[in-house]
Amino acid sequence: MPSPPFPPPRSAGVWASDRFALPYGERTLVMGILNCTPDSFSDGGRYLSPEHARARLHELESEGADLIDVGAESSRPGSVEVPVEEELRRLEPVLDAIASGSVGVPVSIDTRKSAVARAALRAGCAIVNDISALRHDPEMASVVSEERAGLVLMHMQGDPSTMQREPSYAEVVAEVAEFLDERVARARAEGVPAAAIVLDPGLGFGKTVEHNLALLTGIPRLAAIGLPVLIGASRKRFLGALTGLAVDDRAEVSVAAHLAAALAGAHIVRVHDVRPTVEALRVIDALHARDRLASGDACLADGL
Ligand code: HH2
Repeated sequence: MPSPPFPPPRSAGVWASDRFALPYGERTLVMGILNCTPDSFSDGGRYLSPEHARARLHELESEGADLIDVGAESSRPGSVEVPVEEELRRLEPVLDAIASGSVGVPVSIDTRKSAVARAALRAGCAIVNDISALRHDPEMASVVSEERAGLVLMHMQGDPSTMQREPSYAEVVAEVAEFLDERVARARAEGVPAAAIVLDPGLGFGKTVEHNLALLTGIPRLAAIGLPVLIGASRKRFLGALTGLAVDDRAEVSVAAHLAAALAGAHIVRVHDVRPTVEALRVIDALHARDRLASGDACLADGL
């Protein structure tokens, strides 16, 4: 009896809008994180000054990030909303650097607010990463559509201030898939093309440890929606719960979680620790490539 393919086949295509084009599927894309916040759970306070923020932007790029996600409002459990003016003030040095053309990879803006998204897109960002999946701000969909931006739609149960109180699902993978399916329909109805959209189950956003693990193993179900899947496990609390490691000691376990995600079919991983993730993913990408090699698409001769 033939054994089922391992790893399960991963879809390939191009995530694109008028602003950017990122081929996905053949290589796992790495999204580097830059938080210009005083209170992010892992890197809060480190990149608040303009010099540190700009240096980090270029460091992430030189470590091999395929794209960079910039945020100025923490969404850690228990966090409260930041006013638009404050979010824009924190972003200013980074947006100036982007506007000056000194960043060589696409940049996404991690925000729930349309005014912040619009300012960031006008400064040259390419993608909106909306953890509310267009639910927080009624203007967000039209900004993404009018500005021809890329879009990350993420699942969250509740909102950051309350989401970890008692997350509960009858069947977490099915419910998250259904939610993302509905959000894609909504985005498309507002004029965002399917090719511009990426889906994210939102690890840690209204999820227990078991929910997060179920979603990692459920990636093939999410990928079956037909759009690329992004996974963000980096240094998150569930990895601390599984290992007992403090937030600053979770780089290796984060790499492990992202390798598992890529093996299961995730196309993009959102990480703080770019270089080790990029290096480790080469092994996973080689496993995915074996199908293509076997069918003669490429040739990788190696004596070892
Ligand atoms: N996680 C965080 C923030 N934004 N966006 C997407 N699409 N997926 C995620 O998993 C995700 C996200 C939380 O991590 P971080 O940005 O490091 O922390 P904070 O929200 O405290 O700034």
